[in-house]
Amino acid sequence: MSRLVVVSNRLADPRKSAAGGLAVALGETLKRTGGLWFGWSGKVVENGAAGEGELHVHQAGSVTLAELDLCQEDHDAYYRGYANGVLWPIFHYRLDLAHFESGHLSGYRRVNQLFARKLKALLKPDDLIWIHDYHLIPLAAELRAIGCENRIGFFLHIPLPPQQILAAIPSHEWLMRALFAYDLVGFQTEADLLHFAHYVKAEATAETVGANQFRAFNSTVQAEAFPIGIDVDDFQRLGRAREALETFESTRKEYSRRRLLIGVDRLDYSKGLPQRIKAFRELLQRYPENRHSATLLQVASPSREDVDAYADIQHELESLCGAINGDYGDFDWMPIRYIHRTIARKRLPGLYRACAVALVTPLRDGMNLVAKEFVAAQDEEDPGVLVLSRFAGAAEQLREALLVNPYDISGTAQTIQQALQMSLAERQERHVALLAKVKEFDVHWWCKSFLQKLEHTR
Ligand code: ADQ
Repeated sequence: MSRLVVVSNRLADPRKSAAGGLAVALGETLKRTGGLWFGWSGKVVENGAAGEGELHVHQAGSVTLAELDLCQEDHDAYYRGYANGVLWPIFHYRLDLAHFESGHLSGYRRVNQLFARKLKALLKPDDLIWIHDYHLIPLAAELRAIGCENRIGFFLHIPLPPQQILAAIPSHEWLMRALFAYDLVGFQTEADLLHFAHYVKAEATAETVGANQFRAFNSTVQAEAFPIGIDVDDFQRLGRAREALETFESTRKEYSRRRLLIGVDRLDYSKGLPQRIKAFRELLQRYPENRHSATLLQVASPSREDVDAYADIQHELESLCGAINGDYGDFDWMPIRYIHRTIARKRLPGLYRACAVALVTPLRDGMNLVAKEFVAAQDEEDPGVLVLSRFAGAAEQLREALLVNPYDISGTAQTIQQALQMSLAERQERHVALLAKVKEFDVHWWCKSFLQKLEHTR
């Protein structure tokens, strides 16, 4: 196989397993091919010039890491302004939260041009390039513009909304046209793929020239769904290690008289946290047998705190949780434990295993790996129940979860009650089916199938 070049907004040292499943999966292929991982260093230079940035290249074993600094102006426009102020909300169907400023679009384009220029200097003719996510949609087009002829693939980690929503982006034609500079474009789900097909046919009069192969703007692009997975073996190994076992024991001991429900998320408006908390309140109200028993552990890791919409959701959550604990709590029972923190990865499997129910109820999510981690962490003899939003990409695969519409507070409360009351036999039956899928479509399957397709596309 040719050398693999991965490009993403942020990168991780693949030697560190704390970096997570994606870094481990990409890391394997990167190591095997003596590959290169290119991205933003995370450093913002106060007085740097727009469209410029220092590149730091260093070795991590056989893998080369190339990290680019950005100046304040570029970072504000590209990362905060366009990627997270326009693309993130709109791709999650939240037109109401998007802020359009033309300076942000030009900053986004400028940084993609900068990435292209710096990366081009490091490329070899037969490198296979894999670009990740919404920050870098136009990168292949910018690379092509300066003469790069390598095979280039793109994977979108977040959902692709329907045509009518995409078309609300002032520069949508330019953005979507940029996808035709790739050889292969990967989405999380079949639904996203359908949205793409519909958009390019309706807005760009694209022709279908093969299975999921579209021709427009004098280019042909192959599109496909590659649902991302987790590193099941690694996560289960983590579950057998000391930290996870200790977390399991201490959680079980502390809550020995309770039924635990768990939510683990980045604090983001796409994750449906207020709706989830309200559904839990309705559960306590409508099914009083859960009072003094059901306890929700909600862990929300801080994220993009400098963006207004994120500060708003944090306040809303704190006040909702406070009100429920005030209304329903007692001296010996707190209905909700809300923790605004990132939990160490080593402890996660133990925490998941100690819980009877997981609430994974985003309003919209590309995939949602927490759902898959929860399944992988369960005791097969006595598994917990997954309550999953039908609007998470994972719902396309995990049909044996209890699927809910997170906007329907009362329906969700009813489903949580069903989860809490499910018989052992039904829990086992659902878990066997879920685990089989999580194992079959793990992160290694994802990585391998994308790269194999990319190698054979063109
Ligand atoms: P995210 O929106 O970050 O990722 P998700 O897939 O749910 O979403 O989580 C990624 C990882 O973060 C998981 O491994 C999870 O354990 C961890 N995590 C989340 N909250 C945590 C917390 N409070 N403490 C510790 N760990 C936490 C984007 C898309 C998703 C898509 C992924 C991968 O938004 O839809 O599934 O990329 O493609």
